[in-house]
Amino acid sequence: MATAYLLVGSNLGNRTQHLQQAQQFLRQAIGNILQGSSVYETAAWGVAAQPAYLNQVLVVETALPPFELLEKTQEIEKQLGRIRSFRWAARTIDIDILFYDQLIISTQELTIPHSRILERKFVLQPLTEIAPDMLHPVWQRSIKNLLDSCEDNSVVEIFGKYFATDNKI
Ligand code: A4P
Ligand code: MG
Repeated sequence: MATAYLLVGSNLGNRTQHLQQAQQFLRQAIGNILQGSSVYETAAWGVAAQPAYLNQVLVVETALPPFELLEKTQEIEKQLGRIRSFRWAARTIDIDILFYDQLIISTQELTIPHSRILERKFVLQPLTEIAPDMLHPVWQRSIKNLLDSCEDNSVVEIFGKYFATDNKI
């Protein structure tokens, strides 16, 4: 079994419902959800004039190898009605693989750890809530340390703490 850290995000339609549905699909297709951060409301990063996102980090226990995990997360995005238009376009749901154990993969189709973690407070803030001392396998620095030196100063605020996970009902 591997432990994967996923970032889910939505900035279109009923955002909370999309996050909840994503959790259900992830449980069915990928494995138990061991832990979840609070849900954060975050200013859209990378493109101006887009609605704010809800983002949450989920820790999932999975028997799937990394490329199959990617395939499944992309299927879930499709099932939840994601239409790919342009890069960083608003979306009903986005699921990014942040970490997969301490694995390092660098291909065009899949890069783990996710290549933009260091520049994004909307990733580092929820990650710090649940895994402050975890080491980034490439940089060998803790998540908390990466957040402290992150220069992103966009708005990232707690939105709600209502997500039950498999171990914490
Ligand atoms: N891919 C490579 N590595 C990974 C990985 N670790 N996890 C490839 C997931 N996918 C990975 O992604 C493009 C391709 O990346 C995939 O086909 C996969 O093979 P995509 O989801 O089709 O396109 P995208 O999401 O529009 O582009 P990209 O570059 O992945 O963007 P990000 O990094 O996902 O960022 N602002 C806030 N506040 N919150 C957000 O959640 N998200 C984005 C999207 C932009 N701004 C945001 C947020
Ligand atoms: Mg993506």
